[in-house]
Amino acid sequence: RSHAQVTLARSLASYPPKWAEAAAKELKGKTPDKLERQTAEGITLKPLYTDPAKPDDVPGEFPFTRGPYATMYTARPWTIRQYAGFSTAEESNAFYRRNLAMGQQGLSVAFDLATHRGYDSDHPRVTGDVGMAGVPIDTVEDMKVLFSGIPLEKMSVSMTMNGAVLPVLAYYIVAAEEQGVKQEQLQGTIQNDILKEFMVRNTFIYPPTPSMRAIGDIFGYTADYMPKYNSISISGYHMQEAGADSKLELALTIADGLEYIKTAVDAGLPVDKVAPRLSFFFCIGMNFYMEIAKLRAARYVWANMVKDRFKPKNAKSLVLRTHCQTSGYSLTEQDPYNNIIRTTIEAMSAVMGGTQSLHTNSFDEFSARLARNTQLIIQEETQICNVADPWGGSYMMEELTQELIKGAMDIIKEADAAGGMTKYIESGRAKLRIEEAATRKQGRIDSGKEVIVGVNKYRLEKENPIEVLHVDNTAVRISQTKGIEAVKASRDPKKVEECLAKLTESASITNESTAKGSHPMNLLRLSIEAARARCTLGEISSALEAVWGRHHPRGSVVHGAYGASYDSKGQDAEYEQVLSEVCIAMLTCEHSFNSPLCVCMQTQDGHDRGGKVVASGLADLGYDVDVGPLFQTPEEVAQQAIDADVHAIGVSSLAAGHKTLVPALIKALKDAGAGDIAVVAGGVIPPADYDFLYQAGVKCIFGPGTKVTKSALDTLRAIEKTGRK
Ligand code: 3CP
Repeated sequence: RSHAQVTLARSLASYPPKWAEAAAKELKGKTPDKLERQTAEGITLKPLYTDPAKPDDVPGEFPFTRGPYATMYTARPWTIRQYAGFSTAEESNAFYRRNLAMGQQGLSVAFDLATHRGYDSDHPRVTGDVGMAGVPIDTVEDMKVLFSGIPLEKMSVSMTMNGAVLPVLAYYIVAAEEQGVKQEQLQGTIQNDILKEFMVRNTFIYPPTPSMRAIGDIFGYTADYMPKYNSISISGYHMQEAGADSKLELALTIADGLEYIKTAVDAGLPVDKVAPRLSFFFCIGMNFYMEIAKLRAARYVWANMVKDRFKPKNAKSLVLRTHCQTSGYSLTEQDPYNNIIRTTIEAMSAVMGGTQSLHTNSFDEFSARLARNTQLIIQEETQICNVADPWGGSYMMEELTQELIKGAMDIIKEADAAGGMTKYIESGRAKLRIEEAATRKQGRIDSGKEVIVGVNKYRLEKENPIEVLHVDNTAVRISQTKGIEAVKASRDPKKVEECLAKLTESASITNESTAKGSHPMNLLRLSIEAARARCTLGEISSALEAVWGRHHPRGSVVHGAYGASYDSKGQDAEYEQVLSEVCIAMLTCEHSFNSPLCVCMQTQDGHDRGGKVVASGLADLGYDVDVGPLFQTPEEVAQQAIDADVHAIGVSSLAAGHKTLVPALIKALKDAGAGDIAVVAGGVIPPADYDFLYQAGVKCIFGPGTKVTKSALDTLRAIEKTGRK
């Protein structure tokens, strides 16, 4: 026998044969014993540890509980992929290039809220949103600038885009084409997960049914022409950020994934064409063991359910590959350096759970370096990468994994019974489950049952101010508007009109599937043509909106979940006191029962967890609360508040638009003769901006970590001072 055969045989003998063979394949012929490492103590660290009684319980084999690849990080670590994008395409491009030079391995683009919601930067609805929380992209020219000097045939790029997914993906393809890169060479991921938008993230444009049709067309096109591209990132991340616990996040994400395969199959696409390129995205919070178990359970549930329901022939259709991001929700404004420690612990959890790609959070440029280095240190200093699924076989971890599998299956059954995820979401039940969990969690934190160091325990006497990046939103909008004008002046208007008319025509097709990439009316195919003709993002979105319309959800509050957390002795007193003060005030003729407090979310920001949780808490504390619709302009909010005859408006701001939008709201109220409605603000507002807002007329500001009981009392005092009857 040849030397190679002898070493392979030796390797096969010391590891389960199935695994050793799969590992050798991944290692392109190298034998797995090459992955063994000698430690400083003279101990051999093996790439895999197994139970001899369970030779099939190995990574890279069905049901993939122990990992999607046989060798896992022992052969290739996860991708360090930091999510970023801000102000302009030029500045974001420079930032990406700096980070790639410093060890980042993949890109992940954050778009601004105007782009997410399908508006050009010069649209009057998005005055406060342009360049905030991400980069604005109005035309393919912006996309070309974003990736200038970055070779798209080599770089894997993830784009967090769901609402305006058609123009954004089309611009990416055309930007690459004009860089000389063919679409079949493109690698990366588009988020494209609209179902979770309706439950939590809210950056949708169209109603669920046409949105799902667009996804089918993207699946078909990418399967035909972009074999290395992941056509979706099915995301639980935002569910946990919105308050879901790990079991709920796991279950609803898998149920979404099953719904996407069903959509593809119903649209005539073979399961094995689509499923291998589906990818996932989970949030990793502070519940260390549970989060590891969640990733293990997710792979098991996915593999089994896809196998049972869709009977694929290609084993790759069963594999769940995932990106993870450490939790933003777990981070605190108070004592913020603690966030670096939290992020490190969460990153360890993601890695031990076997993620394929990871983002670690940070709060400024300096800590962005620390966040990236957190991952590099885990990869290169700790020896953590040298063993695949190190928790496999732990009594505790295996039991937690089984518990999560069982719990998630129960929730998936509930969604099935409702007729699948689209129907479950349309019924409002999925969103409500998450909102209930979020409100319960807030109650547990406010009542001290759940400890957050530096917030509800060990709080600092005095916080040091932190510098935050300030984006000159007006300057960005002016420069984007000039860009749009230049593109419009140089293009062929007839061609533009034709492309847009085709999109509108395709949007109205209901009697046949256009999902196949070769179908002349495939929506991504038509969007690519529109991108080449220099149609703007707003124009492409409007061409579809003309038929599909815009989706307008209605807000509601959860009753009882917040109050239920206040049952422990000693904490009841505070809750009862606030409740009775609010109720007495409501009962006096000065503040009648019919005068609600309006909680509203302005701008195109869809992160409504905070606003909803506070609204639900206030409702339990005796307030009559009216939750306004999302995405309102300041003038619309003022009008709704006046129509509902409110005493106070609570504005939630997370996307840094507060300096533009809150003063505009106060002005609109004054102009309409309702200057005595108290405006209070909450969300993420840097303390350095507090004075600016107080001077603009804001009565109270409730930063992160404020107990709802405190917001309730302070708002009551503010209402009393206005003297509004
Ligand atoms: C990997 N490979 C291996 C091994 N590991 N080969 C041999 N042995 C191994 N051990 C191969 C793979 O087969 C693959 O090649 C290649 O290496 C890359 O590996 P990968 O696992 O596919 O990793 P990556 O390219 O990084 O892709 C990871 C996934 C992708 C699949 C998860 O979808 C992804 O990058 N997602 C990121 C999503 C994201 O960044 N989202 C940001 C959301 P082949 O491809 O040839 O098989 S930010 C949202 C923030 C909140 C908000 O919404 O506002």
